[in-house]
Amino acid sequence: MELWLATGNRSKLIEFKTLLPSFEIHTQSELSVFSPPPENGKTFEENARIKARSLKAVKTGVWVIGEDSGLEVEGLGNLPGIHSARYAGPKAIDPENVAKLLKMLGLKSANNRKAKFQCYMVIYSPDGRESVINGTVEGSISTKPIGTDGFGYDPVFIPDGETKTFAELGLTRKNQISHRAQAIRKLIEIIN
Ligand code: ITT
Repeated sequence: MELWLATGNRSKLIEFKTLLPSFEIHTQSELSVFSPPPENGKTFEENARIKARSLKAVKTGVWVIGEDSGLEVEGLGNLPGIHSARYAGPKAIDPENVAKLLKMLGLKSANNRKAKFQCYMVIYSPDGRESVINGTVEGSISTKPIGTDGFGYDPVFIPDGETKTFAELGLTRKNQISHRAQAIRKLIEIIN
């Protein structure tokens, strides 16, 4: 079955493809006419809907999914949250975002390092019906980046019940417990 994913993030795409091996997954990057919309929602759900609707406008009669995700850190008032991709600035790359996170946490909440990853998906069925799902994984922020797998904040996120970061644990373990893996399991139920 054909699934269209409203993302330009290649690491997210790899996770979707690994977790949905029997689906034919496409993204907006294949459409020459497509330009990504501004993500100006106030919540993960609003941003996921903005992404899904913009792709649905040019791709009809197929499953379309918008996904918005991020890291909420308790001691930082749930920042970076919806700003996760651009926490250190509009063109920030992953290591810059991670460095800012560690710096802010050191300044504001060195002892409370609790955090959670959130993933929201807005899904449109081929006949245009909307569903909203989410997945969450709780954990804590390490004192320095460790590990080479994954993307974003994976080198500093230790899921509860583990002693290693997502970047050390690797994709197979991450895909059993992550926020995105949990949401994708709900997505499969909806499609079925
Ligand atoms: P698209 O909007 O094109 O999907 P994006 O990377 O901008 O790509 P988001 O707006 O949803 O995606 O921002 C998600 C950010 O949250 C991402 O760039 C990471 O910094 C962080 N993040 C989300 N899921 C993550 C994960 O599984 N591991 C590490 N960091 C993650």
